[in-house]
Amino acid sequence: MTINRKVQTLDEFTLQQLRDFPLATGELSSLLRDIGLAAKRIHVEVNKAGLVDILGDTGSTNVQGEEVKKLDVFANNQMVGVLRHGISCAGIGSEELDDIVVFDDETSNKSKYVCLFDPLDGSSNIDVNVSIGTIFSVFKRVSELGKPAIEADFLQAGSNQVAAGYIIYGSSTMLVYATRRGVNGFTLDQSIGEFTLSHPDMKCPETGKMYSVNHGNFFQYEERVKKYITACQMKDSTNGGPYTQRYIGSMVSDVHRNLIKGGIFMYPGILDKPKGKLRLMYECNPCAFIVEVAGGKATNGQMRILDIVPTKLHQRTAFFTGSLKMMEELEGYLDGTLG
Ligand code: AHM
Repeated sequence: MTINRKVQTLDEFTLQQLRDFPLATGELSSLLRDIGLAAKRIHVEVNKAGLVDILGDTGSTNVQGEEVKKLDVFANNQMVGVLRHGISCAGIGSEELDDIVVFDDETSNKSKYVCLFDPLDGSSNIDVNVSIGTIFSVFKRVSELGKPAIEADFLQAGSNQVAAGYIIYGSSTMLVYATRRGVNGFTLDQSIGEFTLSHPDMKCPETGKMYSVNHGNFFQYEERVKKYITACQMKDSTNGGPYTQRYIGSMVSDVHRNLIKGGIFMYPGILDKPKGKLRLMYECNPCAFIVEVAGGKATNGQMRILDIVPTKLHQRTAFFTGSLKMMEELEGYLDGTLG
């Protein structure tokens, strides 16, 4: 068998992008390569999770009041480590940490980017061998270069993201990242230890057959959301239902599947948590950016996720994202024109 296609690694790909844009400084490419390195280290630990004493709880809780698993801590440390020691990031915000970390050294202060991340999304799945992921978001600083980053660099609307991505530790490990120019997916080739371009120029199908939501919360959703979910189960759904229900419990995996096959993911508000569970800055903004660049949509039920101006680092939001036509159908149910 002859393989004609040249295999392009993540590094080669980002360098090629630099060649295409001679004015680019290479900082974003270098930051992505740093994240790729952290991803490979996390991949190794995730894959031996059953073999060593790394599973299970650390006994502490994170700022969200949730149990912190050991792999969460490992993944967080790797992300902070590569970005601190790299030359392209002035500071980070992490779902696992109460406050932003400003690197504040001569090189970092000159960097124009800050990074926000959820080091291990879907962590309740760690102990049961189900896909989990790392999600990240990159903003250009608004503060003066040469000085330490400040909180306002992080508290920007998602529409200001310059890049966003995720890594899925699943049946294979895959890194997907988006800039305004497109979404590209790289699969980790373990034989050479490199992410290689496997899904160039990813586009979210206009419609799909899958909806993802926690049905256990059904009776706590507002009426219009319930109507839409019920419509998903009906034959007369405008996109040719009934849809198939798939809910992994790792948002990044659900969003990834919907990006490839088409579908809609929902984490609506519930009675006692009207803003739902997911965090705007670490989970929703990056996924919304990726899905929009790929041609889909993302809202909180009232407005575009990327237009929300954050007031707090750890704020939560209701989240609906996916294929364009399915999102339009959802919006019809939410504004009362359907159902
Ligand atoms: P986690 O990072 O603590 O695991 O929480 C985020 C996850 C999402 O990945 C997933 O969509 C959601 O929580 C599932 O929550 P629930 O069990 O309430 O449906």
